[in-house]
Amino acid sequence: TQNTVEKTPVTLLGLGAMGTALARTWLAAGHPLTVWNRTPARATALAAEGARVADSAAEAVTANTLIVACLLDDASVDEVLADTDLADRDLVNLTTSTPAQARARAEWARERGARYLDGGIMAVPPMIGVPEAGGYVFYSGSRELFERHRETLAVPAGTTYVGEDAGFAALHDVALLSAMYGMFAGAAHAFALIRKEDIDPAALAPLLADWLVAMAPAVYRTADQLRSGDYTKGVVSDLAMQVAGTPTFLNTAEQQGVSPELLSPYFELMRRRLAEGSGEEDLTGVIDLLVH
Ligand code: FVH
Repeated sequence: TQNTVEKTPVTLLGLGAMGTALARTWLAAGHPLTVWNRTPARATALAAEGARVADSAAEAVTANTLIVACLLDDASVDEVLADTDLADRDLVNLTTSTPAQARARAEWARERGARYLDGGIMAVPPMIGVPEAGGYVFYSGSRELFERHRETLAVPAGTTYVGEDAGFAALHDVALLSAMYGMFAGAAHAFALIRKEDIDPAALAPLLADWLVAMAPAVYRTADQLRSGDYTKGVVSDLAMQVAGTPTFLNTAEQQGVSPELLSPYFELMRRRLAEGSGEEDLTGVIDLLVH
């Protein structure tokens, strides 16, 4: 149809769980789609849905200007693109990588005559193509490339451009996911505390979720303190008070037969900061202890 002709054609390399989810949204939105996957069987269903299946990565890269890679890791990107001609191609790499890998990949692409945009996906496959799920992708690298393909890239998930430095998307991705693991660690400790009691985990879950949501805006105060350099600014519960409370948490863990190993490292940093004479500060000073 005419609508299909107007949409930017996309080549997608990698049809894992995420690649397949991405592919379906572009097909549903009418983008001509060429796909390639190392294991060809993973392309069968998409072919039936309208995707063109290339016989090789090289052929897939030849098919269109916009090339999206969604592979396992940086090493697999290396392997897949090794024998392709990227001259005058727009390479958008949605493969999770470190900032250093993303920067090296941008340079690698530039040497091969390609424009480069790196992406960090803040979504799991079921969130792709479901705007109300709130998933989005961090992009960094060529702003011009981002603007050129903004509409196409917005089909699977929201887009958030974070700068010309190709490593910034990966850095934002890892920063947010690291915070998520901290939250999971805290929740794991909380569930462990009630594990042997007559408390339904399903009853704790909403209390836990609501509490974490209520506490989350504290990150704005942290950011404000980091920017101003004044770690006492707007402090609600100072470090001295919080360190004084740590034995309660450790003793409760012991009484409940729960290892403190998820909690102790953070408490240790709080104590170190207090020992430096920062009792009137917020918890923000812990950040400086982490940065070498
Ligand atoms: N799935 C998720 O929840 C997360 C959400 C956040 C973003 N990640 C990242 O997305 C990248 C792809 O993840 P995925 O979920 O699609 O991963 P898999 O289902 O395991 O598929 C991996 C694809 O990579 C291909 N592949 C792996 N190694 C090679 C290689 N050496 N040469 C060629 N292709 C390779 C694999 O091919 P095959 O096994 O089917 O032949 C899949 O297409 C990833 O960076 C996540 O961190 C997902």
